[in-house]
Amino acid sequence: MPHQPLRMIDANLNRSSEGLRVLEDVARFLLEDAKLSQRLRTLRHDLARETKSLSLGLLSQRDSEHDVGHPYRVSPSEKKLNMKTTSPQGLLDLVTANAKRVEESLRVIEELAKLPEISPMLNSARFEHARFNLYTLERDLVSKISRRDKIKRIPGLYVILDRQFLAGRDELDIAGQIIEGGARVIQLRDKQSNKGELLLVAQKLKELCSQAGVLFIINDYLDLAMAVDADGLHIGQGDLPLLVVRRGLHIDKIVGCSVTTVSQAIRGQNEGADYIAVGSIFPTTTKKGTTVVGVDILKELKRIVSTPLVAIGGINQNNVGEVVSAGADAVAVISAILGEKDVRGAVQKLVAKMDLARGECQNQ
Ligand code: TZP
Ligand code: MG
Repeated sequence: MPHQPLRMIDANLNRSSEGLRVLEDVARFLLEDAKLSQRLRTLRHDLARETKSLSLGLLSQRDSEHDVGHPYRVSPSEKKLNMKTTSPQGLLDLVTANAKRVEESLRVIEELAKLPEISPMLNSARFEHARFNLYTLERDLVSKISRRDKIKRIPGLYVILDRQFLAGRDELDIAGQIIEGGARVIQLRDKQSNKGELLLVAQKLKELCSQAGVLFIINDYLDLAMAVDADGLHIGQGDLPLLVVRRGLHIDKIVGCSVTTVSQAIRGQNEGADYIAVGSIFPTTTKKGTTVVGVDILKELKRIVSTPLVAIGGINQNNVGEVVSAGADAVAVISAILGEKDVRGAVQKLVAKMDLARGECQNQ
């Protein structure tokens, strides 16, 4: 007769290490996130170390053939029902299901380790600690996956709806033209209006962008981004730090960060920026006191950072090709679009030039 608690521990250790391996491989191969996959690997190794001395004893109690829950003892109709309720619909489901599996099995081991005959061999608190560690990892994985879906939508034209530049023109009308022209991202920027006024504008823009599948980003203001449930927030070097805004935003929101140097870009990436905006690439009169960094920084950053690169500052129809060829994934503009009478036409032309330059890069 096998020792039932040891048999349960054996089954739950297998369950937890297999689930952890799924999560680790998702982090490593699908998300390509070295930090997350390292954290998961460390947890898996810690658990293996914790139970190493027990491994022979556990194997001796293994009796898979007589397990009443063994797959070949489950009836076909029951299997079908299980498939319907448990088959993952996508990466989020897969991660959640496996995280739950590991959390549950750690809880079982934690409880069994409190039994008088098991407690000398296993430390219950270690499994409790691992379970809490996994709760955080699950949140970080879900956050990464949901942000990744937004990050994929960044490459292309990123138009900054600067209300001071609009000088009273209707934001919704202009945003509609920007969307129709084919921009991928709209950012609301306003350095002067009060937040009450801005809130009403932001709410309408958010709705318009959501319907069109265009990302809607708020510049500077964390509270406004939270209030309108924007897709993300854009911050500069003088704004609230990335780690602070991340804590305020929902886990599926993206944060972009403006930089003028390589070291700022590396810091931004290390702190978890979802994209890096670099500039001013060329001289511009739209923003006072900018540093002109030139296109070559894009080539350098392309080799160093893995987040999408958004080039900004003085970019127009004449130089956009050069910027894309240098490595920009997206191009952020104000005057090249808002300064034109035919906003829709200007967006279409700029998008076409970006596509052309991208096509030429791929052919090289
Ligand atoms: N940040 C760096 S340059 C710049 C900002 C907001 C202004 C971009 O405007 P324009 O008209 O596209 O040069
Ligand atoms: Mg700012």
